[in-house]
Amino acid sequence: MTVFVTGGAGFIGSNFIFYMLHKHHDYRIVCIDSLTYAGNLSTLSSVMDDPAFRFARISITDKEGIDKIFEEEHPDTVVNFAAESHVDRSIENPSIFLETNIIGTQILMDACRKYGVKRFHQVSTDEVYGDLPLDRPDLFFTEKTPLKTSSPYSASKASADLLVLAYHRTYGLPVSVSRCSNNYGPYQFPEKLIPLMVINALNGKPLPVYGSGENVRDWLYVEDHCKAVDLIIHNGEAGTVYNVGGHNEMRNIDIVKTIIGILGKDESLIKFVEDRKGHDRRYAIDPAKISTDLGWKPETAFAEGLKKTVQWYLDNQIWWEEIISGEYREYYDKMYAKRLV
Ligand code: NAD
Ligand code: TDX
Repeated sequence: MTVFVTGGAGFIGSNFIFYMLHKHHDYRIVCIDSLTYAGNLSTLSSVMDDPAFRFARISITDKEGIDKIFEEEHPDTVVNFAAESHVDRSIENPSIFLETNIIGTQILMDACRKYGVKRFHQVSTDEVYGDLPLDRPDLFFTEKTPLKTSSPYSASKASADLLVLAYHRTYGLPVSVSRCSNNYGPYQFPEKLIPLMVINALNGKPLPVYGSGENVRDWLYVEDHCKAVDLIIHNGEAGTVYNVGGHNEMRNIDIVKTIIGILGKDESLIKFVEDRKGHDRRYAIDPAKISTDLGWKPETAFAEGLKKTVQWYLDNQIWWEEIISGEYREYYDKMYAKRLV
């Protein structure tokens, strides 16, 4: 069995590759990644010499390159993690989000049709459902919740989802879609909330909390997401969407305070800054379908997962120092220059 993992040099894709190589000893895993600012080959260094693994630097928007690797490897399954994934960047520059997240998905699916791939799995997000009010804790996103996006990022992911389901209906491509809540864990790029706060706190820098910090996200340890995707590609029904989330809602401000507590730092580092445009208030997933149909349940409790994650950033300083000393520096200065005056 050969599995293509696109975006495997990023946060969730790399964790998925480690999970799959560990779990399925007889599988061949091919990582396709163009290594954008968010892709990091050093993340994959522990598996580079594994004979069951191959890395190919190709963009999912490069039709010839994609056709060539399908021709060479004849994958059984394709799992598409490759995407532009950061909401703030999509607000600054939407074009690349449409290019990668929509057109890239189409190019991959065309190759899947051409080469008779048995399962195309699209890794999507709970953000396609928009947001929920803060004062209605009884409301959750189910697979039937209408799509209603807020940012160019989420609009591009929702567009890709529609295209994936259209390829199933029109061409009979055996697809599946997972819509997961916010992930956290090792190898997350430090532009995202949790690693950004950990690293800033370690460096004694201000912790920029958008707006009042009351926005709520539903957090899932990355390995639990990987397990869900593995279950779906093996046992999930073709043409089906599965929501993935662990009923773990937290306000941003409470996450930041917990991180400060774990690191033994001072809350005076917190700085409330200008809010994100169109900032979604609350995400909350109802995972009933995947738990009933496929027996999935999250295994890592948030308190334990967050401690493990903070420890990982403490133990892997070289990994993130290399990132923040490079191009990301310019991004950080630009995005937070106005916010952190
Ligand atoms: P990430 O930004 O850490 O990694 C994205 C990876 O995709 C990088 O390695 C990058 O180099 C690669 N990539 C980007 N454009 C590419 C292209 N044109 N061709 C090939 N590779 C390309 O993202 P992540 O947080 O790991 O997210 C992975 C997927 O999961 C995304 O599709 C995202 O929408 C989805 N998702 C993320 C979360 C989350 O909390 N991070 C939650 C739900 C869903
Ligand atoms: O500096 C910050 N300060 C802050 O208050 C940053 C970077 C974020 N925030 C807030 C914004 C959000 O309410 O924290 C929350 C989480 O922000 P992000 O880490 O940027 O994640 P989010 O916007 O929720 O999107 C994430 O989850 C869904 C991923 O980046 C997406 O790829 C995924 O689809």
